[in-house]
Amino acid sequence: SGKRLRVLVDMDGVLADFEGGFLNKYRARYPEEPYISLEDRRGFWVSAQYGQLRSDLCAKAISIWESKDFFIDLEPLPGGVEAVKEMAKMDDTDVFICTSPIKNYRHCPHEKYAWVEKHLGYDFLEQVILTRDKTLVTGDLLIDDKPDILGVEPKPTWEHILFTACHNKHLPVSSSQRRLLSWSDDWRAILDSKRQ
Ligand code: UMP
Repeated sequence: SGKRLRVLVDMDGVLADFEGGFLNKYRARYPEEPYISLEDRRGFWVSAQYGQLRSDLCAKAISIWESKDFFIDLEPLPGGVEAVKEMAKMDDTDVFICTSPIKNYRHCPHEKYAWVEKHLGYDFLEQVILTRDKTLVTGDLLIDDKPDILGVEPKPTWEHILFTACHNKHLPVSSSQRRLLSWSDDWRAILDSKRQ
């Protein structure tokens, strides 16, 4: 029998519907302003694409996720909560939620914990890792929708599995990068591939 498997699961865009929640609240708050449909989203940074649309829309986009109740109100993405709960029950498997808070800390870190308690339960708060540098966290797998996960550690221990999202689905997957298309995709096989 080998060692335990450690899986790091991102929150925004993987467990919580950041893009859908953003678009709904942006359109409600700025009904007269142009917006980018999820079909037209390109690039990880929502603020950058809105800034390209019109320079003042960058700050308007940021105002949405800096607002109270933005993060707690995010809907779970289909199958994510169920998958994480199942993973956590598997033999020899440790699951952590690894998420980067925004630097405006008024609401975000609090609401990220509250979201985990609401959807995964109080005991799952033990599994939360808030960090702006995921390369410092050791693990076997990191399931994340951000294409480039960089930090001070040049050789992170985890293999990054790119979780498909509206902003990354058109990117060619480099030969070395594996994808999880959704939580309906075979995440169990990806975990098994890393077991000793
Ligand atoms: N975020 C921004 N700007 C954007 C898009 C997202 O600051 O244009 C924030 C939301 C999340 C964080 O708090 O970045 C991304 O965290 P991870 O999904 O990488 O954990």
